[in-house]
Amino acid sequence: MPTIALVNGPNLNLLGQREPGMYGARTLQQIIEGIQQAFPDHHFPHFQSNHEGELVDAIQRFGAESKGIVINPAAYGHTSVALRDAIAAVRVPVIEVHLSNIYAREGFRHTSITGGACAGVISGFGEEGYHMAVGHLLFHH
Ligand code: CA2
Repeated sequence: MPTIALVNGPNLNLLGQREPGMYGARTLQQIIEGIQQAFPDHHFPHFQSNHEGELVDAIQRFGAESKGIVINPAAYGHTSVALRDAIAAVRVPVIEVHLSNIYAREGFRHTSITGGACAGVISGFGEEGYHMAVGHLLFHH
């Protein structure tokens, strides 16, 4: 069964509890269940962490085990050379997703360090962005 790994970065464990106007009202668990329901014939191992090194480990592990990776690096996308290097080192395609439109927000969010190492970046489409990324990896790669 084709496997697409889902990786989510810091504070995304708080989804659904605060800031629904910015990030939607659904929890991360609900978002993952929605992906599984939309693509029932595929397998979606998931990892969320607030710790940069754990995210590096997850990218390396999933890079060896899956057909592709969808990552929302959250704030680390704007800061982390380590995550970018991990993404660049894996052989499978990685797509970066942001729930909000990072270009419509503060200037420090306009740069994605990680995005340049990804096959593409989707920003501003909320939960649907994860579905767009998964669909692309499954059907266009
Ligand atoms: O829009 C996105 O998906 C972001 O990756 C979310 C990050 C932010 O730093 C990026 O610039 C854009 C923040 C995630 C924080 O998530 C929360 C969820 C609920 C309550 C508070 C924070």
